[in-house]
Amino acid sequence: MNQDKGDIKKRILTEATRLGILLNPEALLILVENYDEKSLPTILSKIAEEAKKRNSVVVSREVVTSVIGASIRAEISAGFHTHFLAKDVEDDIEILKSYEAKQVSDDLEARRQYFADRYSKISSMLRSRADMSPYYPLRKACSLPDRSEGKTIVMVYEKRENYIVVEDMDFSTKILIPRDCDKDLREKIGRLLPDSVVGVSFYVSNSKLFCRSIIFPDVPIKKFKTIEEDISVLLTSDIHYGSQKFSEKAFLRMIKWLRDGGVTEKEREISSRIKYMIIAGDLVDGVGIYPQQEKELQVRDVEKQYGGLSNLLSQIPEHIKVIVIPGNHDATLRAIPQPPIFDEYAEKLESNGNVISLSNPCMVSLHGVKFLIYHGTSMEDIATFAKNASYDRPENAMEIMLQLRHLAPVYGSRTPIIAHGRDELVIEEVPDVFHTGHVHVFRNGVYREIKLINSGTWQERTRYQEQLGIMPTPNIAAVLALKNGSVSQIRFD
Ligand code: D5M
Ligand code: FE
Ligand code: ZN
Repeated sequence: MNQDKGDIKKRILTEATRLGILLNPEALLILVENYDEKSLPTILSKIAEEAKKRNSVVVSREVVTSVIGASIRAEISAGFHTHFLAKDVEDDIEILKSYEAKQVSDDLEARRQYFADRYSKISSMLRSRADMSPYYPLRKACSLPDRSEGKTIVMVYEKRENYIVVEDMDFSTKILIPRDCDKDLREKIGRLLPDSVVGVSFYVSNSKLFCRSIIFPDVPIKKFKTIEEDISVLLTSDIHYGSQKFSEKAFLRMIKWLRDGGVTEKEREISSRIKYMIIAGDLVDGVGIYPQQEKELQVRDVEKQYGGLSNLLSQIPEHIKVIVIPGNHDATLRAIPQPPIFDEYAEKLESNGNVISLSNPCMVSLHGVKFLIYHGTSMEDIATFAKNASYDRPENAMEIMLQLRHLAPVYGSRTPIIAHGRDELVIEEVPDVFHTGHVHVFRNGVYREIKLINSGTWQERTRYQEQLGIMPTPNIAAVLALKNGSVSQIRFD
């Protein structure tokens, strides 16, 4: 620490000498205490200007504080914004969907119902489309005479180079992919996932079904919903509290930023408009989540992990409502939909008064803007089965989920799914914002006016991730302005 401060002092003094100013000890101390690498050159050149105006080469404490202004004074005293703009706007949170734990058994009939529910929900989305006619159930389609054409709705069983094996609730068959098929069809087949439900436009030749095109259930095109109030939402995930690689310093910098907004006027304004924060899972690192994890843990007790995180979150200004959902490292059931973090741990977080704990996934409306919040475990399966999805391009996987209207289509691979009764993972209601995490890579994009945000992580690269070849982008938060839908990335390292 002393070493660090020594270095910072040297850096400030070198820069000051370059500008021809002398800092008195008190002035130097303030600059050291409020050091920020990025803003230092601007601040010092303003100080030099001010000193020149005052006809003095020696810079006093007064000059420094007058330049850095209200933010430093506030920081020296309480470290708080003098006025939070977001406080002037009333809360407006509506929980549209959050799942509780359900009784499950290994009952085959319940599993059949699950896939029937998936098929029925997605096929009714498809049936409502004008381009789905003339429609034939699969059995009927297979009995049509040569040169007939039509549409059918199938669940993909298997995808091969030259054909797909498909089924509906009554029948199963192969649909051949013509050798001369166009780019659009190739591309769509690349995106198809096992167990997804899609429409197929087919023709019959030699008593066989051939695929002309694939029709994704997809999301309709609509405008992004903006609101009157000038408030923002900070989106983040994958804190991994308790891991040796958790970057506490960067996370604290973010919390400090929420409290005082940093040095520039613009930053202070952005920070003071934040009214909500969403954390999309992997709040703590957990215990026993992957092989030999204990070697990489700083805190080896789950209760202490949630306790420690709760202490950090308690420093977030009270008017900011924090919505949390679990990820695969959190203390709740593993299969999705995951019910909220177990009460005994969630209570620690909720003792802060401004924390709301929900399920993974869940759907929340903030001032009428709908957020679909999902940790994103299934992105691993999507990266395996879809051509254009990979761990470092999560926004492509998110786009595929929206096109297939399902958060975790692939069953029986890496993502544990509760395949019992109703399928809660079908994207029935179209969101305005789709927020995920899990792959530890910050990316944002837009699909049909839906904001896609994968919010990165606060964990540096672990040895396990090195082995897997995963390159995380830690310490970045996304801020979404609800007034105009703009998304900014804010770095805290
Ligand atoms: O996931 C962090 C990253 O590590 C994310 O990109 C997924 C990847 N990951 C996690 N577990 C596995 C396994 N078993 N195989 C391949 N890739 C994996 P997190 O949930 O934070 O551990
Ligand atoms: Fe994670
Ligand atoms: Zn995860």
